[in-house]
Amino acid sequence: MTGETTHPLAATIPEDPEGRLVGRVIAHHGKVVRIVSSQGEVECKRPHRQEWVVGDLVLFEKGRPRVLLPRANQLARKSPSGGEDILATNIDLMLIVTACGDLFKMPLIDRFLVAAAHSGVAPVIALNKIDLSTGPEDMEAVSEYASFGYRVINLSAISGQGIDEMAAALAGKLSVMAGQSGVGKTSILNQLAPKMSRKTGKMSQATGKGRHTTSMALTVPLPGGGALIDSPGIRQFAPTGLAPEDLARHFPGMEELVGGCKFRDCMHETEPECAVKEAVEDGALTESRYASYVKILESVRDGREQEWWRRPEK
Ligand SMILES: Nc1nc2c(ncn2[C@@H]2O[C@H](COP(=O)(O)OP(=O)(O)OP(=O)(O)O)[C@@H](O)[C@H]2O)c(=O)[nH]1
Ligand SMILES: [Mg+2]
Ligand SMILES: [Zn+2]
Repeated sequence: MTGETTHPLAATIPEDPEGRLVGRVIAHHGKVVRIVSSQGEVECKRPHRQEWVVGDLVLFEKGRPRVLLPRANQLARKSPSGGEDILATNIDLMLIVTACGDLFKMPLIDRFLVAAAHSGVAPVIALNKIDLSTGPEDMEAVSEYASFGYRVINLSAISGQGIDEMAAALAGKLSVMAGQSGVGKTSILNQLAPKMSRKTGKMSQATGKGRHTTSMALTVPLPGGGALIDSPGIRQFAPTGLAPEDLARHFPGMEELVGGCKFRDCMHETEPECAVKEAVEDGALTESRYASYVKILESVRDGREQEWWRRPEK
């Protein structure tokens, strides 16, 4: 079963060493999953007691998708019952979308970066709405992330500026978008894949905030190869299983410092000879970045990670 690649998403599916047909789950709804392979798209029921979610790779047997292949990574959040909901798997890249103006919040970017690092997904930061920028502040703030080694792309989904750079960054990859309502995720998607045009929100004039326009998960194939997942679950997901002591090495700008602390289990709060606190004192790490770390630490300790996204303080 080699068949010609007809579906754009089929190109993101790794080949099976034994030449068997492999499919990718592109949508799931209850027990029904939609799977793409080089043979086209099929809809089928997932096996009893197996969770097949967007991004999963499944092996076909006797013409039908049957065996779930091991996952390279997974994005999961706590379920209301205390377990976890797997939102997407085998993700190459997390596009963290923020925007100039009131919607620009560094603590939110930090939380997404921590979530990406903890999940083993490479992040890219997109600063959208640069056409609305009234001064250098947002761009300077976001360039701080570039100085920590993160890739940052400035763009405007309205003027189209930076869209080519974004398209190149996403080409051939399976990516997810994260970012609060109104930052322009769907608008970016529409620029990248114009034929799939989706609904964007009308800004509320009073607040300049969006209104959660996108309500269904969708895997959109990109013209340059690869696909982008726009899902309400992922755009504000808090990771499961993040231990407080692992936070610092996932925290932007702190990864490099933590090795310099006197105590190996230093939490960088009140411990003596803490390299992080020293960096704050001599200005190498800003007070606001450190405050952002402390806030995340508090919520991880209390198991209130879900609240990360409900407190988007500036
Ligand atoms: N000026 C300007 N407005 C933009 C830009 N990108 C998006 N917008 C506007 O911002 C509003 C929200 O955009 P959406 O694309 O719906 O935002 P979203 O992130 O998908 O929002 P949710 O689906 O609610 O999560 C719309 O009115 C867009 O027209 C941009 O680059 N510049
Ligand atoms: Mg949207
Ligand atoms: Zn320390």
